[in-house]
Amino acid sequence: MSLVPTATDALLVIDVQNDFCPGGALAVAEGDRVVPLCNALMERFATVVLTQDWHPAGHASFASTHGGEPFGVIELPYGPQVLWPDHCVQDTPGAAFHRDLVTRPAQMIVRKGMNPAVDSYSAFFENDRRTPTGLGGWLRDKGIRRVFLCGLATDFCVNYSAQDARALGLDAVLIEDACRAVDMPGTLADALATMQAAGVTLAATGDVG
Ligand code: VGL
Ligand code: ZN
Repeated sequence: MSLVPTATDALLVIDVQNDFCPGGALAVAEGDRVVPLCNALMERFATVVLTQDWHPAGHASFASTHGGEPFGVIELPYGPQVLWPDHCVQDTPGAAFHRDLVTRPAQMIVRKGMNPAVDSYSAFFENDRRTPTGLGGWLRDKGIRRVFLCGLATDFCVNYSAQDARALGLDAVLIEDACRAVDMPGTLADALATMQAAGVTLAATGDVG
């Protein structure tokens, strides 16, 4: 399969926000290293989408909301939910894109995780795996057949987005070196195995274009 972007390809840049970068509330190791790669990739695609984790204060995914410990897991009506430190609260500096991320090439910014009761890792569906963000329809209307994914975090929001893309019948290419993982015990290895089982292609920035 050629990895040269065409008119039916889109790049999804997932959650390159301050809170997921070093110094942020839910810092991913080396999260900021993806910024130059994401910037370079965006120039190669005619269709670019950014996602932005955008939670109300007191969100159901926050440990503080439940008096629990971050990185524990609880059962919510839609299934198990990892509890996170408060992060990406709407209109706070932590929720802003990394200052060096070039946002100009993006036609679409998808904000997600706004329902106080439901988390949303994926760019396509909330964590109930049912409620659409609208991105699937938007891409379909534009004739997009394949998505490339980069950003944060490999094992959560990138992983769920890639899986949902496949479930919607899109081809999906994970640009592995342009992602970084939270990497709780086993989560990165599990995510890579699950994505590969779902037919996601693993690639590197140098393979694209
Ligand atoms: C993410 C945990 C909580 C992500 C977002 O962007 O991967 N992870 N919210
Ligand atoms: Zn979040």
